Parts: sequence; C-alpha cells; structure tokens
Amino acid sequence: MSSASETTRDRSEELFARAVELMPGGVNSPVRAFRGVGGTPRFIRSASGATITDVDGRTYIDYVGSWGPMILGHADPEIVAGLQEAATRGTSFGAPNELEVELAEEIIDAVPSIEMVRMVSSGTEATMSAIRLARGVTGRSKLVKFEGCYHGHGDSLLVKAGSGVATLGLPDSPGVPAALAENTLTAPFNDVASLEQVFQQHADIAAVIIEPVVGNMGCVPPAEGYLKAVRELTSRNGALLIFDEVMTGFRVARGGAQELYSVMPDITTLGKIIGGGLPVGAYGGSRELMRNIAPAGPIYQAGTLSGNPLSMTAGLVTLRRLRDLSIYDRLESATARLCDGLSAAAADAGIKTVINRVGSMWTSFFNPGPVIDWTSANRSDRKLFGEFFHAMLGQGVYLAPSQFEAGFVSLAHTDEVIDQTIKSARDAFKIVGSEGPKPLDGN
Ligand code: HOZ
Repeated sequence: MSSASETTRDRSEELFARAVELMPGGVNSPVRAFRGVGGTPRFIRSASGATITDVDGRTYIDYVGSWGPMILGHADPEIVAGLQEAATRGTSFGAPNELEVELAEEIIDAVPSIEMVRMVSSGTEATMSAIRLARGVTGRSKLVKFEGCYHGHGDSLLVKAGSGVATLGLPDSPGVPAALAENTLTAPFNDVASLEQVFQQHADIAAVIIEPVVGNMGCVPPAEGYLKAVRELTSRNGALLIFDEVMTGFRVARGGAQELYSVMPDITTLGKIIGGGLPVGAYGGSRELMRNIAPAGPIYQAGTLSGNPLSMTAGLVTLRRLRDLSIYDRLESATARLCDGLSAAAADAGIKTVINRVGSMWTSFFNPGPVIDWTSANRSDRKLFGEFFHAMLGQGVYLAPSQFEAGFVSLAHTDEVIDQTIKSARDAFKIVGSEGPKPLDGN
C-alpha cells in the first residue's frame, strides 16, 4: 500500500507523548503499545475493507482486524448502515430488546453445543462468567488452563497466560490473591499425559478451559485427537470443559472449532466477532446448564450493556452474512495463498520461519519449528520478529505487534491485496536477512 500522504510531523508520536501522561503506557490495552516490537504505536484514524489509515495519513493492509472480529472487512457498508439506523432508535436500553433474541437465535443455530446463551460485553466477561458457572454447578474450586493460553484478564486466568502477559513477560500478574491463583492449575497445550497427571493429583477440578485453536501464543493448532482426549478426560473426572472460542467462533468455521474438530464442550465463550467488532461477548451451553444462571437459577451475573442494541445490530449483520458457507472456502484459499507466499519469501531470504494456520487464523513464527505449545512458541526469535514487523510496517503492512498473537484474514483481503502483502514481505525478509538482528529501540 502506498502512503496516502507525506507529512513532516509524525502525529502518532505526538499523540503517544500525550497519551503516556494520561493512560498507563499510553494505551488502553497493553499489546497495542508496541512493547513487543519497539517503536511508537500508530494511532489509527480510520479503517475500510482490508486497510487501516493512521493519523499521519499512512494506509496499511491490516492483518489484526481488531484481533479477529472484522471478518467482513472494516466499515462494512451493511454494518455501517445498520448502525446508523439503529442509533436513531437509541443506543442503550438496559432492558430486553428484539435484537438480542435474534442474535441468540443466530448463535444457537450455528454453534453445535449451545442451546441457551447469555450476552455480556467482552470476552473477558464471558470467560469469568463461564468459570463461575462451572464452579457453581460442580461445587468445586479448581480450574485448569494451558500454558500460553489467554482468556482475558480475570483473576483466575492470569496464570502462565499468553497474549500481552507473555509479550511483556509477566507470567503471573501482581494483584491476583495467592489463594485464588492456587486454584488455577496449568498444563502444557497439546500434552495429554500432563493433563492426565493434573487430574490424578487434584480431585477438586471444576473445569478445564482451553482455546481449542490457540491464538494467544500465536496460532497453535491442536494435535490430531488432542481435543477429543481433553473432552474424554474432563468427562471421566466430572469436570466441565470450556472452549474459549472468542477468536475461533464463527472464524475457523461457522460453528467454531467445536464444529471443525467435532468435539463438544460443556460451555462455550464467544466475543468480538458476534458483535461485528462492537463490544460484546457471550457464553452458552446446554439448557440444563444455563438455567443455573440468574434469574433462572442461583448463579449471579449481570450487565447494563449486555444485549446492547448497537452491538446486537452489528453482530446480526455479521452472523447472517456468515450463513453463506462459501465465505469460509474463500477465506481458506486467501489465507493459504498468503501463508504459502510468506513461507516461500522467507525461505528465499534464507530465514527460518514456521507458519501455523487454521482457516483464516495464522502466525509466522521466527522459529525453526514445529510450534506446538508455549515452550516451542517461546523459542521464537522475538528480535527478528520485531525487525520484520517494522520492515513490513514500512512497506505498508500492519501485523499484530507481537510474535505471540494470531493474524486474521478478512473477506476484503482479495488476491490482489494478498499478492501485494507477499511482495512487501519479500522486501521485508530481504531487509531483515541482509542486515541481521539489530537492537530494538524499545519504549
Ligand atoms: N488481548 C488482545 C489480543 N489477544 C489485544 C487487545 C488489544 O490491544 O486491543
């Protein structure tokens, strides 16, 4: 993508200098601060289709897609028109509305294990609520999560977490009471024997929570048969299985990873994509299980903005469009084209990478591979990644600013856009390959 305009003053830098005095680290969510790659984050003014444009007028092909939800592309005209129309009827009611009924029907129709659903306002809220439900119905306290998986910033979940926690090297956040952290057990992803051992050592396990395809240590697919083994172990031990499908839901297949791998969890969490990019989350499961949530049952969870009419509107447009399953074939072939091209470009430049991909979720690790869990993901050359990231940014391609995040392809990423990206990557790999590792400027 060519620069839309040249400016002498970098407005992103100016805004960032103001922002660091006003917000912790200058941001409202850590990964976007560019600490994983060094340099100044770009402040984004607008987004359209496959691109985002910063406040200095530079346009980039975007592979973050707001961390997944923009599957139709940015500022999709139908979503924008729907939101404009919906906003004239009010932006929040704090009361039941028809749109939330319709969105619930869409979700239940698509996601195989969900018979009843509760809307919330973020993925974090969804996972926290799912865990409360699991603890409430089992009467047990302990939770098992996997090293490098990230499920939002709930207290129980910030143990050996991925995403920004891994990027910043904060394996266990201060502020989480030890008594609570003790209730979170961990095991390596893709390792059935370790999970078996955890169950042998602890009787009090309420639930196992997993990203069925990990996105938060970069994209790491489950090994053949792994999810089935996790399902079997949880059932055998009377624990509930929670699939965190905040990234994979409606992304790797319409019915999410549970449809793709034919493994049914007890509880599913969803986010981002079901609100078409507006703030939303949801958790769901069987009727029997979900009827334990207040006011149908005793387990309390509530939210004024839950079922918000704007989020429901954007979500409905998105999920109705995703009924056309040919969309998933298009996303699959576009992302395969991208990953094949990146792989060839890296090899031609003599750089060792391993690219993991499931559907339109992908990560290029600077790593000889294979990348199957946190230990192997963590072997990636972060410095080289940072240099590649900046070389790509210079070429007009915006990647996730951390080695430990997934990339996302949208319907707006045409073959032309993908080929332009591969061309940029060829140049970027050459820069990285020829100059060798150099220190990041850090911030
Ligand atoms: N935790 C998000 C990625 N897995 C990043 C959130 C953000 O910075 O917007």
